[in-house]
Amino acid sequence: MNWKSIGTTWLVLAALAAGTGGAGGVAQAQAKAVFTATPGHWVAKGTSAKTADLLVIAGYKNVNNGMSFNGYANGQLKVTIPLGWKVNVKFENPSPIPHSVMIVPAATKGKATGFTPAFPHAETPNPSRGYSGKGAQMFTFTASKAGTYLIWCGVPGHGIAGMYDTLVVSKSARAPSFSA
Ligand SMILES: [Cu+2]
Repeated sequence: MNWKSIGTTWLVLAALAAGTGGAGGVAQAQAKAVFTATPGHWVAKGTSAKTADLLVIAGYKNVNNGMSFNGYANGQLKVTIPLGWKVNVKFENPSPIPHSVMIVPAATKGKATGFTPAFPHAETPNPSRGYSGKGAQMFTFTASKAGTYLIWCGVPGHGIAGMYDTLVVSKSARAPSFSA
């Protein structure tokens, strides 16, 4: 190993330790290590500045026959994120029916298929197919434009059946919050 490669390794380790890593993979690893949102406390300040942790659980307490997130359907749960904050989303689906999460424009309401995320990377992998079972899926996006959006299941037919919550990106909010 020459000095140059030692230096590079040190920079990567320093970025991991300081929480300043720019790569999505680094951010996701950190969010898994210390995730501040918990069931019933769905969104919270993250461990880095201007970062929110948002937990989304499909079919929680089987509300709306499982077509729900965090125990709410039809947009009744409202999550507020300050404009410009980074959001780490952790998605769990312990039910046997595949589900997914996308952050989509409010105009998506009423559509059965053809969903596009409102922000880059604001979706779980392969959202039209979804996943079920153990573990969690994570993604991170930046709430870069104020407005009202939906936390939407991308499996065709689920959103239109009520499987969505509301997400507001707010210019005036100073901290993440939720209400129902
Ligand atoms: Cu679903």
